Amino acid sequence: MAEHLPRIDSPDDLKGLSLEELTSLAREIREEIIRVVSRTGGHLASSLGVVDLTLAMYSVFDLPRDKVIWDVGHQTYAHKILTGRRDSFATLRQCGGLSGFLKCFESPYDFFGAGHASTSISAMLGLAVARDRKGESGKIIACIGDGSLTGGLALEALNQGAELARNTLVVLNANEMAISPSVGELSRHLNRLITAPIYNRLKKEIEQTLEKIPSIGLRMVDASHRLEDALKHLITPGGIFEDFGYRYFGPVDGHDLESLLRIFSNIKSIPDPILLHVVTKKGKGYTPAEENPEAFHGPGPFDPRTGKALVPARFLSYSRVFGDTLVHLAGEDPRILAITAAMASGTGLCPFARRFPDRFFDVGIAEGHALTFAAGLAKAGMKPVAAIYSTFLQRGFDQILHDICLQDLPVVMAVDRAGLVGEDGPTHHGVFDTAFLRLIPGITIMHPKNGAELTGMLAAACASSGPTVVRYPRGETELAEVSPPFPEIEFGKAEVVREGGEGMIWALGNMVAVAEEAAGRLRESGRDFGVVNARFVKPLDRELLLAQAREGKKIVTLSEDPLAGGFGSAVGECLAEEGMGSALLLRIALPDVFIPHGAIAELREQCGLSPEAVAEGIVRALAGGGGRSGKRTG
Ligand SMILES: Cc1ncc(C[n+]2csc(CCOP(=O)(O)OP(=O)(O)O)c2C)c(N)n1
Repeated sequence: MAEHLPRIDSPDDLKGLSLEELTSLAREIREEIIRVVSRTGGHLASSLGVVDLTLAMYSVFDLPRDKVIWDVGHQTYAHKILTGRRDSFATLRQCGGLSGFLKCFESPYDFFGAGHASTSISAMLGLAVARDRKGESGKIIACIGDGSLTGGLALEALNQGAELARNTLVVLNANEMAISPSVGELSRHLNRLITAPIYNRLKKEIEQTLEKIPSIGLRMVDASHRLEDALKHLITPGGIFEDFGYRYFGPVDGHDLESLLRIFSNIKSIPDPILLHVVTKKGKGYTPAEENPEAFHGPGPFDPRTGKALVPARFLSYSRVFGDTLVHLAGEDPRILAITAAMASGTGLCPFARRFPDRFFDVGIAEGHALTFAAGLAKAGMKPVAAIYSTFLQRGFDQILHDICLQDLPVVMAVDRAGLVGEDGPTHHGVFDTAFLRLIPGITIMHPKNGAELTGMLAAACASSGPTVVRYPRGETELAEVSPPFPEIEFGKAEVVREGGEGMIWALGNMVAVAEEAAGRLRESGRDFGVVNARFVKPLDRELLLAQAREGKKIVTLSEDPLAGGFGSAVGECLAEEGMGSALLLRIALPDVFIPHGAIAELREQCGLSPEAVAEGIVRALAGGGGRSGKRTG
């Protein structure tokens, strides 16, 4: 039974708690996180890792005057519990419940929304400059993981220098992990800072120097800065944070509440830009997560006693089908190389990495770099396959346009998690890529209706001489294993799944199954609609589309992407160009709003993309109710 937690409604309630009370509170918070996440699924290991850090920061600083900006936002469950959302925490990630990330509309303590990595230092600088211009006070704190620090955006923000960063604090939460172990030179640099023996010997002395700072007056502070600077350069030559203009403190044990409280209290009154290096353990306090932080980065529901998944997978996921197919294809073609931006397990590339370690590249959280790196490889005759979630591909638009497509390079972009992703919500839904990619000249965009078709599309993409996107959704396929031969996919050709005399539903990818069910329902009520598996967003199968339209068939498009600019727009543009406009066409897709979080089935229902809603939408449109669908939601 929680003793302290029921009394914490805001960070103010932490003030004055003893070390023992805070220690018990940390345990109670961890228990609550494990209890809830074992039911809802969510970002467990990262959130458990920062419980002590969050408690110490929120005890010392004065929120909301002081502002903490969490990077990514996936580690903020303790933050949510401590900032007035304790009672609603059990609704985490469910429709209408708390978001699993930071959402400025959810709480005034979610100072800056997040879901994508590496934004916190830029936002911190912006908020700090605005604070100063408005003559306000308060420290602006960015809390960023070592994984997110590998993102270019974070480095661009550091590179701006610390002149703008008055009264700011960057808390670097180093746990040697992104989702997989952190990669790259920065990560090695951090390890050197932690392990350098000469540093450890002098660390105590530095801490003692720091402890004196608040009480010794400005003159002495200056002197101690000089002393400390001298020490730092002595013991961490080239410590890059100092070179960027931030005073580097640490490393400090991120689970030692007493040290954390002391250091934050000391830092609180120092107006200089500071970077505090905190070392934590991902999954801290829950043995299965500590032992396997990668599996517990974002688990589904699990048995809290054993850590075992409650819903074991029956079939291969799309990601796994992609990864296993690529292993087969790479066995045949030595030019095939695989690239991930810190998402090896999520994108199904671990088998590839094990089989072809020297043909596998994890570039860190660096989607833009991944794509231009791929362009370089392709320019020199390789066949790079960059696997990136749709939502994170948004970071790479110019690289796709300028570096890949403008040079017509044969890069394969495997766009995972395309469509609604469910509980991760609006920061993660992969719904925008069709709209922002299809305007690029020369690009090919495919979307399979199932796992088998994915294998064929990937083989076709790897054989293509131009830039090719294969997008596929989150979730399970119909396949239990991947084995060649893979089905032939003819470029630019759609598949008629079922004929219909009255009209045809042109469905994209996972919407083909929905279209088939909707067509079945329509048939029961005497309406004869067929189904086309569009396969290609670009090039569209204009020939088939125009032939059906000329026969006078109604054309319905069905896709889990935006009405504004998505697949339905492509079909509409084609019909309009041929003078066969709106009278024929009904577009069913996502409305022009950010779709919230929740189970995919519920979200589809809300957006008018369930089979029932699709059938109803078509009947309504036939009765004269307009040429587009997609309910407002939010
Ligand atoms: C731009 C972007 N790319 C990829 C991701 C997926 N992602 C979520 S958390 C994470 C790892 C973050 O590592 P770190 O910052 O060290 O935090 P930790 O989970 O280790 O606490 C990644 C790659 C993302 N959120 N944003």
